[in-house]
Amino acid sequence: MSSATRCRLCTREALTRVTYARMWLCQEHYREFIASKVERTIRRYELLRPGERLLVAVSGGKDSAALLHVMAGLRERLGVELVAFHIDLGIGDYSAKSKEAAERLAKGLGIELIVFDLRREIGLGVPELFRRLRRAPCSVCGLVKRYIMNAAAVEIGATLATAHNADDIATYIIKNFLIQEPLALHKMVPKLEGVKDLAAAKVRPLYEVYEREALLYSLSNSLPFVTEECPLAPSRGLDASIKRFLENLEEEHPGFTLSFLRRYVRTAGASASPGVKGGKVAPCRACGLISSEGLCSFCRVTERVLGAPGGSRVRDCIKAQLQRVTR
Ligand code: Q46
Ligand code: ZN
Ligand code: ZN
Repeated sequence: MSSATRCRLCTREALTRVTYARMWLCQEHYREFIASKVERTIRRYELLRPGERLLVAVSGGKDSAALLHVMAGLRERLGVELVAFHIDLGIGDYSAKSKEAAERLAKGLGIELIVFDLRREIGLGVPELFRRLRRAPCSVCGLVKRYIMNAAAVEIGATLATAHNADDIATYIIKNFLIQEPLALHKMVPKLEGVKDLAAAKVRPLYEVYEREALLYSLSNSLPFVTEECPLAPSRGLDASIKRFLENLEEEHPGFTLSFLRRYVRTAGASASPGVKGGKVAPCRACGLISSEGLCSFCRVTERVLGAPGGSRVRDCIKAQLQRVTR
């Protein structure tokens, strides 16, 4: 007789123990557990409405693989249309593998994937951009990604879904509290409202899914994703220290991160307006997307390295690529 631990909900062998829910689950019930957690988040915080188009940002990593897979299973129930979107950041082998994983994932799920190739479209990848700007790689990369994803979602009138998991979000909240960035601190809610023609609404369906849960979900469903770290990721950042701190807390107090996030939402609300620094929102005078005044940050940094604001060029290229989706 086998001594394997059994699933709490059926007789199959358990895949994992969900510590904070005090139950062992088999692969199939684990998949259902994660999917129903995501669906509950979407319904509880009113992230999506039937008939909406959802642009899912797919990086090639485990979190966005899990997100796209879960959303593919929920799309009919929720009545949403899915389009996947990947940005090739031009970070050598890492980007090549990420793109390949994103393509295999979308193909396997039968979801249309749009790929934006940064180097092909503006002549520079993230490595050249951050060197020329003399800024930290992730700050430049984050700015570029946010701009391009927003531009794509605005173009097709979609809500943008990103795969930030519970650990990422709790880490940003704690970090922004520690460095006293009150504006950013209030934006780590499940939904950011859109502003017509300037900014797409943004949702975080994995708000209550732990990083390790997304990893196990992707592994147990054999989803393609890159396992190596981005070579430009900082080895000793504040984020990493906060994540370690949260992991320790979680070990001694299972479920701590989730109750922390729920308390945060009770105080901050389930959604926030997108506002840029200073609170004022106006169209960028070069590209027409969200800005506080004058040029948006993307047009400002690309003007420094390319000699002219790059937003309109990016928007034209996205428009050409997305024509087949909007038809
Ligand atoms: S891809 Fe870009 Fe990340 Fe690499 S440069 Fe930093 S932000 S670490 S998710
Ligand atoms: Zn089971
Ligand atoms: Zn602009």
